[in-house]
Amino acid sequence: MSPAHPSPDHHPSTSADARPFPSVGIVMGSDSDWPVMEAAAKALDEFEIAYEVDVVSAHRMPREMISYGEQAADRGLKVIIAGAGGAAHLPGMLASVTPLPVIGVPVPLKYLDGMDSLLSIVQMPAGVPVATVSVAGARNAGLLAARMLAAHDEELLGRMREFQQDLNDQATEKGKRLRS
Ligand code: RP5
Repeated sequence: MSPAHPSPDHHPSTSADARPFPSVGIVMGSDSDWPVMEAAAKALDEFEIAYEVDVVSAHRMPREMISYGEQAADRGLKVIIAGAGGAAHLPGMLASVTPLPVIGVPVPLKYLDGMDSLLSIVQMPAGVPVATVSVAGARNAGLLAARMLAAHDEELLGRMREFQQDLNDQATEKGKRLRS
């Protein structure tokens, strides 16, 4: 089960001394983003992909945020999922200092329905890509990270194909029910 609040170095259920090293870093600007970001962790859990979770605020802890981005690849991470709301600069700033793929999750806040978060994340300058998912689209962020890892992992690729087949079966079944 995922933690109620983000905690560093969370991994799928493995014993402490047999923990796989995290492939994915899930970071967010505040622990208030966790109710949205948790869906990314759950998606990774479904694929048994190890991840870490942390708060790395671009505005409140800029030095730590830059260090996180600069060290991520050397620490063995393969993908970063970064969520933030409002003036959501975290994904873009991380993308500017890491060579890893960064997936941005616009977190909706009380005002503007997440449009501010979306536009802050999606409109990156050429040369510094962030793969932006929909507002509150953290589940898709987790699934996209799984696909990125699956491109170099036959076993994971097979599980992704099964997942897609399940989606297909469920949609087909819904159509059948409507037609009958
Ligand atoms: C952003 O400010 C965070 O990503 C969060 O979405 C928002 C509000 O943060 P809190 O004031 O709830 O900590 O940087």
